Amino acid sequence: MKTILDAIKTIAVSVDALIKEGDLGYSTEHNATGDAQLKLDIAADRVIEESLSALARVRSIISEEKENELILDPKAPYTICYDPLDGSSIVDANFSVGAIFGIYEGEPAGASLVTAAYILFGRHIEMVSVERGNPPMRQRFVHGRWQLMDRKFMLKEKGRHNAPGGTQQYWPPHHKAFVDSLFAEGYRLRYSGGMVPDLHHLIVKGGGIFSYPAASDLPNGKLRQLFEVLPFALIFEAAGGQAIDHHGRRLLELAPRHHHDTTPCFFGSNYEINALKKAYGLAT
Ligand code: AHM
Ligand code: MG
Repeated sequence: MKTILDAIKTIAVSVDALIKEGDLGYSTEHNATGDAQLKLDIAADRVIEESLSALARVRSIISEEKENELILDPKAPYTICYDPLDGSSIVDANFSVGAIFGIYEGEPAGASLVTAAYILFGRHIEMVSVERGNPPMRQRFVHGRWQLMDRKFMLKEKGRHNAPGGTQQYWPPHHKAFVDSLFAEGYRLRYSGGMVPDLHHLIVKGGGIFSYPAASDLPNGKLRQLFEVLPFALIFEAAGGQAIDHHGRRLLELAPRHHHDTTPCFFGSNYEINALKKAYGLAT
């Protein structure tokens, strides 16, 4: 696993250079979910594919930017699912963006996720990873000499920030009531439109909630299970928080039927997720 995480650190430096110097324009291509692809999405995907393809023990890779799985070594144990550039719609505004990796042993699903990692391209490049285990191994590195900053990042019982995703106009009334109730309790809004910086912010501040609900325009939410939701679910649970769907199920119990399946998702510290369950009429 160390070799894979080391490769992700090298990828981080290459993709950061692309973000800083690459062409931010649109290509003529669309990805499997129908999103228009930036030239940067394609370039980042290519760098990551090249780098992961050179590794031993990788059975296959599945990119958010590609329709099909790429089989590398049918006898190897790991499938790596990745979102090469999460937040493509805000990169032109010079906001922070990220990349997300889920390393699965066997058929990719919540139960087979063994390691999750994300890169944040911000003032510093950071890599946060969690290896499943008892206890899970949590690591937060900052680029420079990839100094290990924190191996204990944990959420408190309750945070102060609220990151509500999606378009309010389409939210169900119970979700709107829940979001409003947190603001009425004094929560502050922190939402950039990039899943990686928005969730990293909650981790660094030690709590709060990020929600992407089922809404009338997106009944299954927007965020993809394999590339975005499951890796962050592992990271939030390992940090002492919760990660659930709109039925109150642990996200790590989900198994997508198709590689690009999405799900409504909620990540946060215990107080906020329990409040959400109550507002949704779910068992706590
Ligand atoms: P992308 O993969 O096209 O960048 O979309 C994913 C992004 C996430 O980073 C973010 O949490 C979400 O879309 C924001 O969506 P919205 O603007 O609907 O709140
Ligand atoms: Mg994405």
